[in-house]
Amino acid sequence: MNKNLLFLAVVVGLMSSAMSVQALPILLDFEGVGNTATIDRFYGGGTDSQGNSGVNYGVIFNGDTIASVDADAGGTGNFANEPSPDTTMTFDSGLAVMNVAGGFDTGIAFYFTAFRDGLVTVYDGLDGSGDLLTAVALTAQAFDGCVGDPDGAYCNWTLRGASFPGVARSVVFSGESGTLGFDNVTLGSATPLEPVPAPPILALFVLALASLAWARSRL
Ligand SMILES: [Ca+2]
Ligand SMILES: [Ca+2]
Repeated sequence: MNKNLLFLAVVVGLMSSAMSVQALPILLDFEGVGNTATIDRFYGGGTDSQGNSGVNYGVIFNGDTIASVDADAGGTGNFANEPSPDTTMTFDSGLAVMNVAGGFDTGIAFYFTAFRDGLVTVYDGLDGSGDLLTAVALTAQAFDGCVGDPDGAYCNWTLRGASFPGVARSVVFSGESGTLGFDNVTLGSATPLEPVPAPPILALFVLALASLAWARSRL
């Protein structure tokens, strides 16, 4: 292959990878969304209502879907033990709608905390239209005396996952306003993707292992 053809092949390869749909599954941990911000296009190539932006997964939330940062981390959230500190998702009307125009298949998984019962439904059309693909009922469970980091009434988080046929394009989170929280929403799998540990935590882990090795060598 001559140099021009090789160059062309590399350019086409780069373009196709940049244009390809984000590989599934994906994880929405809501870290980086502003406290009380509406999430909007934070994961959709734009920003939340406070100007923050995340990875563009083509996921857009409606205006009633807000982020909440743990009060222990400087926000206003009344929760503890959240699956990925310190930010979670909630809504301040009767429901939150998440649109994924590019679609996702296989399944969905998420953690929730709830003072009142709720419901998560997945549809093959946008904005909760089209066919219902799956429904996950959520049982109230928050205030039972559990403790956390160091404060927060919403301290129980439960993992739920569901498989479904076809291609989903919207998810509706519903229940009484302000009584439900969500975190680590995985799209494209009924089992959750776990967040990659942050480098400082990895460094601490390596340091701990090194310390252990040193201590063992001293015995
Ligand atoms: Ca807390
Ligand atoms: Ca989180």
